[in-house]
Amino acid sequence: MIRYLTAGESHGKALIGIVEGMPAGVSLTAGDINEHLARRWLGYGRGGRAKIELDEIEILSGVRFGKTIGSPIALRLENASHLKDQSNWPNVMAVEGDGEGIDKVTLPRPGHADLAGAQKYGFDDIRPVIERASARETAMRVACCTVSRTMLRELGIDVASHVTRLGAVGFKMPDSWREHVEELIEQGGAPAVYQAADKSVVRMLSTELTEAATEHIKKAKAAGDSLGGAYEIIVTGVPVGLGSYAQWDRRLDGRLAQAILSIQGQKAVEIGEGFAGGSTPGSAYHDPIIKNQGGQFVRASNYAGGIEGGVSNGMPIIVRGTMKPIPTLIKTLDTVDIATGEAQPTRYERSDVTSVPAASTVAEATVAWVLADALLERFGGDTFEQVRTRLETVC
Ligand code: EPS
Repeated sequence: MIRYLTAGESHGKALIGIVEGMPAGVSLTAGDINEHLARRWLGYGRGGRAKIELDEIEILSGVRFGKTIGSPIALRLENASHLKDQSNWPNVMAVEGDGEGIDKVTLPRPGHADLAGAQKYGFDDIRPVIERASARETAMRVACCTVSRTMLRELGIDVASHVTRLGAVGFKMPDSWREHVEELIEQGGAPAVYQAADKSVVRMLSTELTEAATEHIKKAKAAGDSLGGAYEIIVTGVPVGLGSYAQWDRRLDGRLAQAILSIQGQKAVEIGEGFAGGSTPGSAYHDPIIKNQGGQFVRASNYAGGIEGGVSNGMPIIVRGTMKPIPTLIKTLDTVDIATGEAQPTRYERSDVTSVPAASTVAEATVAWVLADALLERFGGDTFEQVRTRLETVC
């Protein structure tokens, strides 16, 4: 129904995005996108690059007087580093010239796309792989997906996230944060959850864990190491019936899993209490069906994470992701020089110690995109008003 493409390299001039298929009449301003671009830079543990980038979106087409017009929406994001960082990355991604005087990168980092990418595209210099595989791309991803997020927002569907683990520091069980999250939703909907998480330097909903995680990151930094972690995405206001069991590629859970795993560095995904489902008997696992006071079917619990048979069931959607530690670290790892074939230690370029808080905000955006796509499949129209009317008629 809707699609987006991104282009651009980490130390190139700019990132470009094209969003296609949005109905006409969705409110959209640069401010809406910039709010979430700024949130993507939250998080203790980012490296020097965080001080360089401004990340202010330029909307080039597809929006008139603050509303989408049904035409492709073109977005541009300057890489401030391109101008401000020439001493570190002098013209490494120059479009013209023969690359004379530019050192080749020949030591692939274990855990990164470096080696597989160079082998795949036949490069003797890993630089082009590093540049496009970089999580810098997620800035444009957030921008593109925020277009769909603002539409969801207008329809009463809200997306939030919070970090549940940073390396060795984390909540023991989902039960230990569930009550707090539900309280926040009660007070201010899903936005209250992400706003509360944004107040923590690691986006965790616990002062104690925030302090412990910050210390953990400091120690990892001092030891020249990097850290992964985990996060939870919560979506409220989702109507029944998004996605379908009728065909494998229409299943909402499969589509959400793909959206999470498509984010750089993500290695695992869980819908609701997915992992616990492997060790809990059915009688304790499946969410009992009840009718609420308004006569609607609801569930007494939400282990299914709001999706059964690949279809949304009207309960909040819960998706959890796990990110591996960043593969660029000061501590060396064993590798082989692709130019000489000799065993070598890896070499360090500037990096983050962890970017799990950032990944959690990117995951919010990609989840919003999948839900908007599934929503337009069911209730789509050429105009936002048609979408709203169809949604209100069915729900
Ligand atoms: C990244 C390495 C770092 C990160 C970057 C992703 O950049 P640099 O190599 O310039 O220090 O800061 O993330 C971003 C620039 C961003 O916008 O998130 C990597 O290798 O993936």
